[in-house]
Amino acid sequence: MFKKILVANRGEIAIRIMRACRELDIPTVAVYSEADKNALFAKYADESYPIGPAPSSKSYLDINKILDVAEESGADGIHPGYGFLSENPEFARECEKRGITFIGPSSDVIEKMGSKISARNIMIDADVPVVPGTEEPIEDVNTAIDIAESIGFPVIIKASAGGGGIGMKVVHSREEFEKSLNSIQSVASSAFGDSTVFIEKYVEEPRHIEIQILADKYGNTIYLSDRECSIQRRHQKLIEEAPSPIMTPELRKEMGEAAVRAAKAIGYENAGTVEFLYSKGEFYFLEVNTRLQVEHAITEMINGIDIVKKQLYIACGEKLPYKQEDMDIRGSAIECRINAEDPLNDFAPSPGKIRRYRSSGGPGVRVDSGVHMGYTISPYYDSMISKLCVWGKNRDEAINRMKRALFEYVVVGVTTNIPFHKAILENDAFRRGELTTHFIDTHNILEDVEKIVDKEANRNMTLASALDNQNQKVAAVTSAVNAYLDGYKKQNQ
Ligand code: MV4
Repeated sequence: MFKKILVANRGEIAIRIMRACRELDIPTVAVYSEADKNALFAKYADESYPIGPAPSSKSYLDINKILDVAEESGADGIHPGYGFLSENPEFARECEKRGITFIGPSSDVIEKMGSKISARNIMIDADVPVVPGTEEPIEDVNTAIDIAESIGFPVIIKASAGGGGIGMKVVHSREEFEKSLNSIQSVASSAFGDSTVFIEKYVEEPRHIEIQILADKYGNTIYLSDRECSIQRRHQKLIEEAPSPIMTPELRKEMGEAAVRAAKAIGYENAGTVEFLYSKGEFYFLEVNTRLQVEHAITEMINGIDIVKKQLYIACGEKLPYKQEDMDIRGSAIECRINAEDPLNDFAPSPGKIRRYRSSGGPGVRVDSGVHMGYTISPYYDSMISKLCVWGKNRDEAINRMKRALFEYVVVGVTTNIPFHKAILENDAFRRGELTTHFIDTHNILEDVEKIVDKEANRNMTLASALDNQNQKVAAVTSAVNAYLDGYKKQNQ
């Protein structure tokens, strides 16, 4: 096992990783920017080192600084978390060069999956279904238009170096094609330094379903289960659930086996996710995420597996202790990403100080967070306050439990998207499991959010005034909850 692990990340995921290390008795090293010198994760670690100013480019993305700290502290493993350097092949390669274990797949695999054309072609060879489209980069407009005609409009033009929704455009007709092509090429060239693009048939109103896999160094590759991440806005996932409401044992086996073929075809090692689009009974490969994902926790809850610990065991050369038939899923789990953002103002970030805070608890609730009362959410990084996850014996219980957990959550000082989550959880189509990536627009969710915010205005005033009128520090967290509940009861009498 590792002697010491450096966590090249911040916030909730840094703590999540260090929790696994603590349970395994592995000392941890945090690196933090100037904006994070008081952050919880930097205190949670056994050792912490400053790595530069607040902007990520000068701290969390500085490969050399991070590797210097790893060497100085004697860390023999680096966990990159998600975002930042987690899918940067150069970082993985530099770790390899310096003899420090990058906890994730090899730099070659990360690089191969970074090119969407190469990923697509590998999947075609591995008999993993892909959306009909081109196998070669687009060279000239006229050939491309012919191809688009033969695929049939609408098509989607995607940047090969893109991913996660950046650098793609839907084209509905021959007339629009050339303009869209030029625009994607120039976006791709400035954003990724690579203007290569390809075309696919555009799948309308699909569901986003992904498969969590684990692969060891000896060719043992298994799928854990699926997650559905259709509730998203501008490629920011907001609610995820495991399993998908449409999943059947047969479909899970089919998609799971396709994901394992995908992983084997690229020599994948460690934990990873294979993303699919699903529409009308068919599924299509989209991307491989070569990192630990934000939403891994809901899979942990239904599979009863600590994915981060498995990542550590795999990275130091242990064999997977299970076979596919050992995977056994229980119940249903949902994650709501609680963000400091205003859903009624185009989801604008709402950084600032959390004046009063009490997160939900009780049966079946898991809150992964890097904040606390008095914490200031920095404008430099993403505005996630926590991942609120619940488990239930079935989807209905999980939904009811999430509604209860959202009811309990108290955050004062910053605007949050909690009313947004309440609106979704109250929605009949959501309850029926009828999800698509267009859910928020299709069901006018923002109108419901507005109603909830109005209805809760009173309650929140009661809460805020109960806190303000008491002298200074007195307003204990518990009284916040009491004020909250009293206000709620009065209003509903
Ligand atoms: C698509 C698509 C429809 N048809 N490809 C978005 C993220 C990137 N990984 C690929 N994405 C999409 N690719 C074809 N051929 C629709 C999307 C898409 C989407 C996918 C998953 C989750 C949310 C999404 C929101 C908008 C578009």
